Amino acid sequence: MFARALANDFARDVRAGLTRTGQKTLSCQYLYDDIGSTLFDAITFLPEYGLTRADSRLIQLHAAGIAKRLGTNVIVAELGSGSGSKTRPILEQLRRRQVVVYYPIDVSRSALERCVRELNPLGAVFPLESSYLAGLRQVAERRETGQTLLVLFLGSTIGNFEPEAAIDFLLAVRLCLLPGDALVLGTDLVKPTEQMLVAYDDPTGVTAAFNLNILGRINRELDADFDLRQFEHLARYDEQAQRIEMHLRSRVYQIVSIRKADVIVDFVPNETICTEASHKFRTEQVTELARLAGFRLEQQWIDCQWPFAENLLIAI
Ligand code: AVI
Repeated sequence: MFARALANDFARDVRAGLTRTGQKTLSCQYLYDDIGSTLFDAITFLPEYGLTRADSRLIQLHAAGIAKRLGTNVIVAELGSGSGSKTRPILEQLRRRQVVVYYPIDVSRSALERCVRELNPLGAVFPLESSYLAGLRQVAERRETGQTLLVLFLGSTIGNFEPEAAIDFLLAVRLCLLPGDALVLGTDLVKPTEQMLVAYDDPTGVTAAFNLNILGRINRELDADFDLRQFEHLARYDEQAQRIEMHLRSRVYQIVSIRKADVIVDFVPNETICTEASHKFRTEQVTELARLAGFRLEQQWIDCQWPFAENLLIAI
């Protein structure tokens, strides 16, 4: 039933995105089927994509400082935990002073299973296979008086939201919290354009494969006939919007039929589908984002190798 509803959402969103006037789009959430998630994991190892390593370094370096600020009765929830590998240093620090309770929230069951296997020895791990906000609401319902809730939203996933949606999302997170609760928010920073472009268009072609796979997924799940070789991966930087965009560019005039979405779409040569926007931040923009969402920025740590900020926000 659940899977069926999801498949219908997928068909509906694909049809809407590919038939809208102007720029054709596909929502970046659909990049992550099993193949897409595996390719994204590979991206995080690329020398050109320093984001994930910067995030991990900062957590490793400042886990003790984060834990110290929050007292001795902390429960942890992580939005989009994946296998929870970045989170380990925080749980290790908390374990020195209290019993660890950790709620990883993710839509991927296999990632959550890995997370439980790897982090269970550190404390009680309660996986929630859910969307971010639905999972966080469950955590908020289960919390006990006197506990401080620490929410982790790492990896600069906030950058994949449109700016207004990012504020709305953080406001919704804030509504699940009490004053004094904390949010650790990872934000990738603006850096030289060449460095950003190659991070999203690596010479090995892993990001290209990650991007093209969304068409493969539509073929597999929605009975479509995209010829993947007739599209090419493209990354461009929009300076005004401070974002890297990923596109798939049609090499030729072509017609594609997507049977389970009940639609036929045509592409002219060089027409693109926008599949992802990855917004980059300036440090002061994070302060403002925090304020608009009902938080104060308590501390901001910046990586010394890859411009990336880890931000400790306190709910006010
Ligand atoms: C998950 N997200 C933060 C990644 C990003 O950098 O925007 C997704 C990604 N797309 C291409 N490479 C990585």
